Amino acid sequence: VDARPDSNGDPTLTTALIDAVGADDVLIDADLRSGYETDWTGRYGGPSMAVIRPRTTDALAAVMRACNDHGAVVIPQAGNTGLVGGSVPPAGQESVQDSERPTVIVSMRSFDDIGPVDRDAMQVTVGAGVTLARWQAAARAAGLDAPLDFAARDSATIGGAIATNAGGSRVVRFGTMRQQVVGIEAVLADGSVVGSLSGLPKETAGMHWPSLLVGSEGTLGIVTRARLRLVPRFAHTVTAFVSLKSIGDALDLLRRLRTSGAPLDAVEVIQPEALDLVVDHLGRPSPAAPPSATGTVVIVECAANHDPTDELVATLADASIVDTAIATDPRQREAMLEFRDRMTEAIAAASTRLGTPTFKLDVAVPLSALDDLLSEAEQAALDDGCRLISFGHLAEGNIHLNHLGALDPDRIARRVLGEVARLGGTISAEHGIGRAKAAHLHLIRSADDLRAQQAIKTALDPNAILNPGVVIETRER
Ligand code: FAD
Ligand code: LAC
Ligand code: ZN
Repeated sequence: VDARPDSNGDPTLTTALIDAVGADDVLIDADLRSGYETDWTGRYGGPSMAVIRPRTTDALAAVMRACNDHGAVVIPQAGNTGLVGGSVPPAGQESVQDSERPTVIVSMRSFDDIGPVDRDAMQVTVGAGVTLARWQAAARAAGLDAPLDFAARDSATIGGAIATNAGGSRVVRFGTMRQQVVGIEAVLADGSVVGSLSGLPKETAGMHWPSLLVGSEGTLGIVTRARLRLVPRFAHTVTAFVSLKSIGDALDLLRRLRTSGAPLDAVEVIQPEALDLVVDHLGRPSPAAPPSATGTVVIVECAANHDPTDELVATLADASIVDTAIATDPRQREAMLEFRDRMTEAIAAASTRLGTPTFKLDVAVPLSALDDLLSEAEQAALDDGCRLISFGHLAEGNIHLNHLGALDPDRIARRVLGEVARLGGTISAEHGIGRAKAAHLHLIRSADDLRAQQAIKTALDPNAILNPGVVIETRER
């Protein structure tokens, strides 16, 4: 990462940015910028001219006008926990044209206000920089809950979750972030402010900004605030850690759980190699007998206002299972969930030991194709000579494939993503396309589709200032 203070410098732009947000919130010093210029995985990152920290929508609009006038590239960033390189500038050589333009990172962390919880509507309006954990805490203080949860909850923000259409463990019950956004406010590339925070459950009045902006990964506008759905806070949650003989048995269990009507809150999957890694990382034995090399682990959560333990146990009793551990006490549950929650942390620690960032792919396939996908990924890892750590969200057929110490990541990506497309799956289930997979988007989107997406992008951002090269590859201008 090139962190020279003068890289891409532009004095008139700097003055305009200082006018917009004040000198304290224009970080030019290399030491102050550096934490924003590399992503969570350490795989992606590049130099910026400055990090800008707007605190109000008006200030952000002024920043966007200044950048648009100067043709400066804007990288929206918040928690910087994204895993596909969309929250940081590209590395210098990857984007010669863009490195000729000044690049600023716009940090949205200061948009951290939380409005009052509307219990009747079961909604709350929050700033884009509010973390998932603070959204959850605000909901819980009002006797409700947030419908989304995942391990990066203390850093990942609402704006980031909207931009990536984040998922996590509760999608089986409540859907992805797309289903939670009932209103949005955003600033476009030219400084226009669009959207509505009224949160009306029914409205058909022209373009629906949440539909357009959720999943747009900072390429169409910067989200400032959102009106979000809340869900009931359940009195009882039970967690089961289930060891099984095969993916086939795991899918049979999933089918039984779904048809039983049990109040499912999560159905997660951990492959044996991944379980070994996290067991070593935590320094604690697996809660249930570990599966064989061809087996798998499924973690099931049920939550309700009555105790759902008996329902869950009855369903498990009918399934073909090697071993099960059940936790109902919050402390025991938390300890059990750590085997799933701390997987990405365990992988990061292993990457540090190896001295090379892990190559991550987040994919989903129809459940009937899960076995084929896992076999292909395993074969690709074998051929490369690297270690495959796979886990994910079983109910959505969403697997995170982590290639530890991969020698030829591009080859693995071409092979695995090609197979995913052939199996009728998606090359990104919840992390986004980012810079990591822009070159592969054509596998699942037709040329017509990509042209139409580019046309929408150009209409809203004619100077291509917002995250160029993210989602859609940067072309010659
Ligand atoms: P950033 O990383 O800052 O940005 C992500 C993308 O959003 C970038 O393209 C950025 O330009 C854009 N962006 C950020 N803020 C805005 C804004 N206000 N307006 C417009 N664009 C914006 N993801 C899941 O979906 N499910 C998981 O289970 C999950 N688990 C994770 C566990 C760990 C340990 C880690 C490190 C990550 C995990 N992630 C998961 C990925 C990540 O946390 C999510 O993608 C999250 O939504 C990113 O939020 P963020 O605030 O960190 O965004
Ligand atoms: C998870 C992240 C990596 O599911 O998406 O843990
Ligand atoms: Zn995930």
